[in-house]
Amino acid sequence: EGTGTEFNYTERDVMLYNLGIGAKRTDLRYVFEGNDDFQVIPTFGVIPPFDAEAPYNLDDLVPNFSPMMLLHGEQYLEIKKYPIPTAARLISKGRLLEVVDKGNAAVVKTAVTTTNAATGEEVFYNEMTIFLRGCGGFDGQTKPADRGASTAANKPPARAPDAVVEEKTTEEQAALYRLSGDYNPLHVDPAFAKMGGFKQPILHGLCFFGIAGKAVYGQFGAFKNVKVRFAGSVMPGQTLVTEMWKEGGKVVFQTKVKETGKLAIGGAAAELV
Ligand code: HDC
Repeated sequence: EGTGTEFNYTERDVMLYNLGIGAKRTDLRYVFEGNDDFQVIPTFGVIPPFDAEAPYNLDDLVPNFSPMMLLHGEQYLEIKKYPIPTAARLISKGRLLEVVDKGNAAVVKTAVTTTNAATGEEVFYNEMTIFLRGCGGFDGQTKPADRGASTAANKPPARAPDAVVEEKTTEEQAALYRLSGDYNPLHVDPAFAKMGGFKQPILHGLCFFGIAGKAVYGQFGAFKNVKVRFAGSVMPGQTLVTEMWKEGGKVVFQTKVKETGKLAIGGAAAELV
């Protein structure tokens, strides 16, 4: 473990992030720094650790690694403290949790702890899972470990959802979202996307994670953790429908692409504060 990676942000980064996950000009608390309730949408917690130096080299972990075949598989975020600062200097430190062999693919899970540089307090904890197509078959462990909330299956109950939020993404959603720090060409360059097996650039997993998280936050308020599995890809411009079920202190949710009916986020839940 090294000394960690610094992430400095200001109110401008907060507004850019909020807009990147679909905040509207009328959502003054998200888009206007002069609003009394100005804040960052809590899924922002995935941004500071994003650039944290990986404690490994993917080429050393799995066979045939290619950045074009990398997809975001799952994300787990804990928000350690509210209110989330709207400007701060944070330090993130990552460690490798596990490498799983899915036969055709490899799954690599990394944990990142983010602390406030000024106070030393922990602000966010993330576990990010990447799905590496074509990188399996190395005789590794075949099942991921049980890590409680971060790996829970979160099967939606059979009854109708307690809340449904529909949101159309824009054609520019990925081009805007990437300015918050994920510059992966998969989301903007058609040639790169094609080599990765997609007809056109696809939306960042963490962008539609943010859109779904914004829906949960808007309906049920602050959550202390949230976990999602990226079950299918989303094209910028498509409409996302997030269905939510309140189960005690937990909101189980899933997100579908309206135009295709396919699941984009499954196995998802947020535990309320
Ligand atoms: O589920 C498929 C899919 O396409 N999901 C959507 C992927 C996506 O769009 N992600 C977001 C966009 S990519 C992105 O944002 C990248 C970003 O820029 C950078 C990422 C972060 C960088 C961080 C640096 C550290 C797919 C392709 C993932 C899997 O589909 P299939 O191959 O059909 O798999 P399936 O037959 O359903 O299952 C095989 C085994 O794999 C497990 N699994 C499935 N989906 C998973 C997953 N594991 C983790 N995450 C997922 N999303 C299944 O459980 C199954 O395992 P088992 O056989 O043991 O049951």
